[in-house]
Amino acid sequence: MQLKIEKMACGGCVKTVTATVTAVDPAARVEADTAARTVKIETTASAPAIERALADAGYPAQPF
Ligand SMILES: [Cu+2]
Repeated sequence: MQLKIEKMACGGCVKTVTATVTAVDPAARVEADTAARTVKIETTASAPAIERALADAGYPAQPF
């Protein structure tokens, strides 16, 4: 899935986003682009589960 995360501005944000996603699915792969503020996630978890976890972590995400 690909998500737009407006609040993901730096490497620290990427770490938090990655940790949040891997807390939901430890096998998930996360590829972040801070310039575009987008993230590509390979996971078997559902999109709503990932989006809910990210929103709880302070990084609301929109599919695009
Ligand atoms: Cu940051």
